[in-house]
Amino acid sequence: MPYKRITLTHFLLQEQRRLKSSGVFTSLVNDILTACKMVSHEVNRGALVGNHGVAGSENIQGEEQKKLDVLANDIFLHMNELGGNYAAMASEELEDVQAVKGTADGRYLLLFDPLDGSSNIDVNISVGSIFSILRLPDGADPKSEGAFLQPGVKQVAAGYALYGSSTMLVLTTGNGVNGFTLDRDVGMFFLTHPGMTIPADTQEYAINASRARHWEPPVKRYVDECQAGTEGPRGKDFNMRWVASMVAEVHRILVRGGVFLYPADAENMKKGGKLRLMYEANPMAFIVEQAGGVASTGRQRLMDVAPKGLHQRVPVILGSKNEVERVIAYHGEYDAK
Ligand code: P6P
Repeated sequence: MPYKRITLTHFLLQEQRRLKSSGVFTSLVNDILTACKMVSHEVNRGALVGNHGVAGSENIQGEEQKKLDVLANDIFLHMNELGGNYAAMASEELEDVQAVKGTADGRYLLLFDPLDGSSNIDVNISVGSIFSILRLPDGADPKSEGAFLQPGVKQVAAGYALYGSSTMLVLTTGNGVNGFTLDRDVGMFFLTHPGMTIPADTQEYAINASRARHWEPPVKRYVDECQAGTEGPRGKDFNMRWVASMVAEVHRILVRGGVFLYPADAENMKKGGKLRLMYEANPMAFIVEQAGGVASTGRQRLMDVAPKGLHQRVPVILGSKNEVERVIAYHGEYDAK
């Protein structure tokens, strides 16, 4: 019965009553989900309205911005400014923290990557938005970067929107992971993937194999063994995927298992890796752990990393518990030599 479906907003209200929580999540998430619907609309209109191509500017990371990077960032800032639920926001696209003027409830901080995987836009491959919600520490200045520099374990909620064959929003508030699909005709997200969990074992890994020459030995050992298949020490064949869109990779892992690796390597080690801790790795790590998976740097639980900077990069190995623990073990054996 299609009309027995549960909207995201109703789901949050039910969760709040079940958990006797403060009722804050509905309002915190409400503006984010509106922003994601608006970004989905712009992504899907694509070249029809000139949304493809570059914006002619660079972001703090020194990366060339796509038009949709800028548009998605503006949408997230505007919708969450209007809602007044956050004391301040931080974005992959902006160097500094954005204090929210006249905020109604200044107890929370929002971090986001407004459009992750944007190199895929012009070739029509899935992209996504990633968000993370922290509490404003007592007495902290919301305009300060320091207020945001909290380890991932301090997140109160995290999620992503995936602009794929359908637009989905996947969310955790610390009580499991649930997936919602956008019904464009109704304009609402409906619960379609309750209680998402990651299988502990997998035969699918995701890594940018063009970087093999830079990998540390434990990563190379893991990938070589996967590629050796039934003739190798693993005694089974593996499949490989690489979408170059972290949201798409994580979603695939949530649905059918897998392991995603973007390790620090000889080429990016000086920057700490490729992916950003605060608004890519930490929210995805929260989701993965809440779904029964493991999220590590290879040497440390990702959500325990003490941030030193808003745009800090970090090695990321996450997904099916038994596979990630194997990669961690290989790092330990290598370091112990
Ligand atoms: P590469 C996208 O730019 C991103 O931040 C992640 O979404 C993705 O997993 C990774 O970088 C892709 O990196 O080096 O393969 O282009």
